[in-house]
Amino acid sequence: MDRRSLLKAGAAGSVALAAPFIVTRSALAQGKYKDEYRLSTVVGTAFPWGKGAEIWINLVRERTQGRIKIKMYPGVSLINGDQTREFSAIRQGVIDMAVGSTINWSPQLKELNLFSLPFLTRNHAGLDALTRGAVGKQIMKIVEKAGVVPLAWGENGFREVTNSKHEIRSPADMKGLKFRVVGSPIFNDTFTALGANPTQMSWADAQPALASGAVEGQENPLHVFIAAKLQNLAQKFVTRWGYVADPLIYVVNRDIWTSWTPADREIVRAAAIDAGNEEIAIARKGLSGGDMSLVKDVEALGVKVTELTPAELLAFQQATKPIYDKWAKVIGPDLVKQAEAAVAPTRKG
Ligand code: X2X
Repeated sequence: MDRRSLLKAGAAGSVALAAPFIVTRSALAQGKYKDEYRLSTVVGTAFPWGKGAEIWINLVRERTQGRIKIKMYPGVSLINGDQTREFSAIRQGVIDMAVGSTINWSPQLKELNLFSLPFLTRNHAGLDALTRGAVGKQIMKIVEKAGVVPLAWGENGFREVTNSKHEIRSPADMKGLKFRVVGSPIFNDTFTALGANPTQMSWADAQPALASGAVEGQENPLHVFIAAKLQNLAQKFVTRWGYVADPLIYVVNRDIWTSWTPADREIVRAAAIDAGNEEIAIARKGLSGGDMSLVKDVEALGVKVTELTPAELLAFQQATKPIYDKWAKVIGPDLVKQAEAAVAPTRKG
């Protein structure tokens, strides 16, 4: 073949390659529904997060009279457990729908690191001031601009630090301890600033690593501690520092969204909002409104739960301030300022 015919063959090849894409598109024309949609989460229905996804799935099935059927894939199994690839997979259509953590999507959407700024807010009122206010709306716009349709907020919870070795009351107590951290580099920075030895790994890999002692600690909300039975993975010490909130977002792939009738879109949106509100209440159960029974539940497992004095807390805040400042620039100083102003009235003492 000479060069010209090679080029022609190449062009024909690319048309052939494009064809399946066109078929997929037309299959997604408005009103053409899939038999079943695939919804991704990291954890299953033993956790508030997975329950929140299940509530959404059931509401959508009931309210659409079964027109939209959804199957849940916990363990981010559609992408082999690699939770930091979840957002790209939703965008590409490997995943149709998700209830996802802002942490796992922040490698693609740098603004989502906002919620991982250490000690931005330590209470539910502060988190609500963010997600329910102008900051939340802006974050939703950013998700939408990135090509995914965001519908509602949920919540994994405030993340507490745990370990197998000893009580943590100061950054000095973290020195040299090996921690599993989640997928955004801000967590590496934060734990390094505290003198610890962080390793980034997926939730699936974290559990065997804790069991074998390859890592000695981790950070996750107390509901995750209980559902995942972290006391059986050598986690005997919990410090309730509440250093970052971990909101969830209910989303749909854009092509799937446009394939639904406007009426069905509104059903799915309203169901996400209802499910998200119900999920947030579940995530806060035993951790709010004068009912702190979840802390007692963790203690009942033989785990020492430490509360910090304001002075002790301040030491963690000061040690991580350079990381806060560094990441505020990455996230966008205007958005961070807006967030600080939103949480300011909710700061206690
Ligand atoms: O991996 C984690 O620690 C988890 C389950 O909390 C998230 O997906 C952010």
